Amino acid sequence: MLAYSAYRAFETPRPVGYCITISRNPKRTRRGARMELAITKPDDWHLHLRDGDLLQAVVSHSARHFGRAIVMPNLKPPVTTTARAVAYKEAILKAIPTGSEFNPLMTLYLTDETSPEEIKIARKSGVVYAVKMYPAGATTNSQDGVTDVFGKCLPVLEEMVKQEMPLLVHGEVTDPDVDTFDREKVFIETILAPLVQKFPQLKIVMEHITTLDAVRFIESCNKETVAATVTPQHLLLNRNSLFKGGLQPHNYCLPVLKREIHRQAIVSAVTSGSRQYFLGTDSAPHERRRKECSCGCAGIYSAPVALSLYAKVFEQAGALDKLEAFTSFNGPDFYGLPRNTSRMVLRKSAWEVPKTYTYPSGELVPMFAGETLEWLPFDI
Ligand code: OTD
Ligand code: ZN
Ligand code: ZN
Repeated sequence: MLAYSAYRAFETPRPVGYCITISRNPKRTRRGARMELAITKPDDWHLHLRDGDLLQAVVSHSARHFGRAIVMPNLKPPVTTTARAVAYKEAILKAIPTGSEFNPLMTLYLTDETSPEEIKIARKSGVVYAVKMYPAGATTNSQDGVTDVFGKCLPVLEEMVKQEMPLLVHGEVTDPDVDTFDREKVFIETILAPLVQKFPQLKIVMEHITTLDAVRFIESCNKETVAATVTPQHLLLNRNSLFKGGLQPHNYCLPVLKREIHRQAIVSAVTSGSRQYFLGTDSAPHERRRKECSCGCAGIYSAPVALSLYAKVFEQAGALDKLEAFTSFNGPDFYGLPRNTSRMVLRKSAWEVPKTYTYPSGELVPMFAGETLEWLPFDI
């Protein structure tokens, strides 16, 4: 019931203002006319759907506007086996609204103990599309992650090359002596660059990049084998957003927001049209009380607003013509999957983001809660 009401809340956003004429080509739209962009249905290549009533509360927000999503495995306990991934997929399919064709693409959580055999099983299942590496302790529920990739995971990585199974990485070191804001850069230098060198054929996605260093690294790599996802928050916010008028827990995520120069570098990279970048919201909902407390969880709930926000970024950069490749082509092309065939529309029409979404265990505060956004997505 409540999942349905959360769904409705986004389905019928409150319009603000109005427009008149419709044009598919933003460049040709006359002043005062309404712009509409028809694009191939996007996919979300990095998504946290959770389980239980939180899954019920959030899944419709993704299912409505995305054809597929790479579903992160950091549950409690983590999704470490294909059997668990299959069960989790079934739970997701049960939770999506009737009639939705949303297809969750499952991932395995890499540990020091993952066996090469498990990779073979995963590939055969047709359910698992990638393996996620969390350095142990890097983010939410990552305590079972990898402690020493070069010492413990080489046979698994070799099998992944054979099975053409992509590796998705949370690219931060966890050494408490390394400054939080430098953890991505140090990860690239000490782990990712050597990993790419050792396994040049392994497909690697550096998830949720946040720095100029990451952009430079991605662009130095082979386009066929190394790519990156980018979140709306790292494109729109810099670290000042964490402290604007007081501590802002709903802007806290990992990797943490960085300086403005890094944000600008990521915007330039993504809007350049390079096929190495694709949409990955990293939407990571936590119940409000777990964000607004003395030791708040990391994670931004962006699923209901993500498409509007990506459109805003591309519009601001004068690159709306490059939006569709980022949202709908580069991801499936990299993963070797077909592009979606259905389409959707983004209409330039102001709408208000709900302040909260209520569900049985509490409330979720979405990114840009209560603010007005300009691009309204809907199905055609
Ligand atoms: N970052 N929160 C979470 C995951 C991500 O690193 C991530 O992928 C989460 O809550 O699962 C976050 O801040
Ligand atoms: Zn991560
Ligand atoms: Zn994530």
